[in-house]
Amino acid sequence: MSDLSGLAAAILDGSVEVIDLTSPLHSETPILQLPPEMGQTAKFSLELISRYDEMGPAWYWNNIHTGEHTGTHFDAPNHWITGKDLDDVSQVPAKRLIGAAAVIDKTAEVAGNPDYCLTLQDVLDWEAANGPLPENGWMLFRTGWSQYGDDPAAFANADENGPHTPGVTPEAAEYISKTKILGWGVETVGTDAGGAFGFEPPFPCHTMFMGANKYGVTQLRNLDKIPTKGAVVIVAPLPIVNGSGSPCRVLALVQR
Ligand code: 23J
Ligand code: MN
Repeated sequence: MSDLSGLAAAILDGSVEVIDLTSPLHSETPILQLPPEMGQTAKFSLELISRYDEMGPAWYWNNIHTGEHTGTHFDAPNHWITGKDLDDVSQVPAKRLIGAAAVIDKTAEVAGNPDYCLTLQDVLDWEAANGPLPENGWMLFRTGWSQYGDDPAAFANADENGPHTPGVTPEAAEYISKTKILGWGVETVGTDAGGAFGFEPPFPCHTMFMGANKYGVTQLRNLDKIPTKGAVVIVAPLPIVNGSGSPCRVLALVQR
């Protein structure tokens, strides 16, 4: 039996579990809010075309309205000025959407401090325990933040100084950007910390990962259901020509 027919059989018998890491996409799905003078991404919405009615007697369908960066979504390299000449979302090679997953868990730290940012030492400690970050793999940042995913106010956690959500220090982002990972996946609304506009450089994950031809994936759920190492993750953005990103489905395969 080939590896692939073995995989299909394992999915069928449950010895390989398929875990959906995607947040449901609807009109109340939390979205990023930038300062009001800047352009804003749209909420997701459905526009009814017909529902077994006079506009279409036997069929139900909708038009969708959404931002590219709404809900669980993919950041292509051209999303940021540092990657402006690199791939748009339709140009990302399919091979670079699937890879081994490595999970770095800072749930406890984030529970005590919502502004917690992954440090360079955290990454070095993870590698000392687990080996190098995976080549052609997804690095996933488990923070527990998805517990707030159905409550936009709690998810943004904003006060007069802006949002308070976890992220990555510039030093750690620079180190990760020089590894061979595909990209960085998070539970929050964006790959950078809520306070990252004030970092030096601002938005270090976007700045360094996009510039290094790496990807971002956001608003993941169920990271507590996948192991530190050993899962395979599939990220499936739409091939929007000239697009900077896309809502996406993210699936993990886990050996049981
Ligand atoms: C535009 C500006 C700042 C940020 C973002 C987008 C995102 O987080 C995103 O969805 O890529 S921080
Ligand atoms: Mn984005």
